[in-house]
Amino acid sequence: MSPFLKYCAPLGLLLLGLGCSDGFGTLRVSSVLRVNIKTKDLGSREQRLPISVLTPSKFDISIEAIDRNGEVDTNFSGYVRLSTQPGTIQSLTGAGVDGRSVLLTDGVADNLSLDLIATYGDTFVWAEDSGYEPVAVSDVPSCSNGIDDDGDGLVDFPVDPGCAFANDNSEESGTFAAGSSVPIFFALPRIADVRGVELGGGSTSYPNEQVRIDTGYNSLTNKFGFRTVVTRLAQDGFFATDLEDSRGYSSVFAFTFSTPPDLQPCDILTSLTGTAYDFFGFTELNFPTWTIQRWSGKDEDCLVPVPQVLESTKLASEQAKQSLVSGLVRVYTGKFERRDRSGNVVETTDTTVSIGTHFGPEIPASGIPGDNASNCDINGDGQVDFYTEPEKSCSSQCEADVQCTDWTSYSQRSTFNLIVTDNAAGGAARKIQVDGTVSSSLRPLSLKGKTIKAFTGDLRYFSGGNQYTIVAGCPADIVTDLTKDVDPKACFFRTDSTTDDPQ
Ligand SMILES: [Ca+2]
Ligand SMILES: [Ca+2]
Ligand SMILES: [Ca+2]
Ligand SMILES: [Ca+2]
Repeated sequence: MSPFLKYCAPLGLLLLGLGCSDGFGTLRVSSVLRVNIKTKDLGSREQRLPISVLTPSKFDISIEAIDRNGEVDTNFSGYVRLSTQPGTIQSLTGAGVDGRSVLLTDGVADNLSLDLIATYGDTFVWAEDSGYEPVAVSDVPSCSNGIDDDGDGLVDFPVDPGCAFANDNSEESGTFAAGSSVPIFFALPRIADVRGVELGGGSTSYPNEQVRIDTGYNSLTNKFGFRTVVTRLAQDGFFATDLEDSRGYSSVFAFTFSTPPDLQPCDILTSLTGTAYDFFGFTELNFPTWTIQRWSGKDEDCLVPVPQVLESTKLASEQAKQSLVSGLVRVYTGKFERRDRSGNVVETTDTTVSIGTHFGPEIPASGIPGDNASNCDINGDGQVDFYTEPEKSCSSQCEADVQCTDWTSYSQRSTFNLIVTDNAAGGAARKIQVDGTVSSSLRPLSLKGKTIKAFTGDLRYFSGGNQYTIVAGCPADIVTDLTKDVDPKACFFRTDSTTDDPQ
């Protein structure tokens, strides 16, 4: 095959109409497709339609092939395939429908009903004539008959590129006629939607999709309906919280490889876009882009919420913890009244935070962790074998023991456990893993058995290990001295050189 023929088809695609003769399929684009949405309410930029990953949005549609004169091309008869961008076609029903394809007869398919789910933003419904003619497998489709029906030297699905599926009854590629609907204006997802709140919040509703998040800022009116604030910077990204979503799951991590430049807690996001991705159960935005309204520097203008204090009820609840992932959390010794911005007390907790005594480099006697003995790497190969005795039962003993910090985790990652005890009579005690590596002066082992004042940070989740970890953002997040209290402005510093003012 000559190079010309090889590149003929793609070139023909670009210059619709030029067409291309035999040798690499046949292009005979003579019409475009038009998707008519007959349902009246398509939303608008000002009044967007609600989004859902569970409840479909229903539209009555028709599809027409339009010729060069703008008339219905009555010579067009064949299947066209529908798709939506973004989102998913949950169902397509009506005469001539097969899956997501529909047969146009004399250039028209009418009275179709289309159900879309997981759409968001400006959505288009596409139709394309890709030469797919679905038939029952019992009819021995051309793409499954062992014969080179169109004489291009390629036989059947998936070898012949003209075969869309095995049940395609045409080895040809269709006319490539295509076209879309006018835009349907759906709402943008809020952080909780991206976190998958509708499906329980365990994973994103938009895996590997690029999403533009509704941060509350309306660029048409230059007004905020609600606000989304940068709460923390990290070595590899930043955290943001939607301040007014009562559904929970309202914080997310944006992964930027290194600390993002010229950004600071208290900045308000006016836009936020990224590719939603679940990294071991931790939903993050990859390749994020954003715009901000910079924080004025005045305390009263900083909207970073007071961290949620974790007590035993929250620590015992998988759902409560998941809901708080990527948000600011705190464990605290004493009575703590969390107030809203109007000064109203929204939550009162009374707890004690301490470091367990079963924490140290020695191998536990009889495999049961004890004082200075929480090292379950019994054979000394550098890791704990969770599947083979005796390390298996040693590590599960440590896991169940509120006083125990797995020594191997501590020695490798500097993470350790804090015990949170409710101060009410008979109060329960739970432990939570923390990461204080940001503080070079912290000596967790020397605090063994002691009570500390507070530990604040962002709550991270990792399905592959000790699942929840509070990661301190700056040394001031860790208050070990019981006579001191938390600094409400801990970690509020900008990453540019001019105003860098750690703590
Ligand atoms: Ca064939
Ligand atoms: Ca063929
Ligand atoms: Ca085909
Ligand atoms: Ca081992």
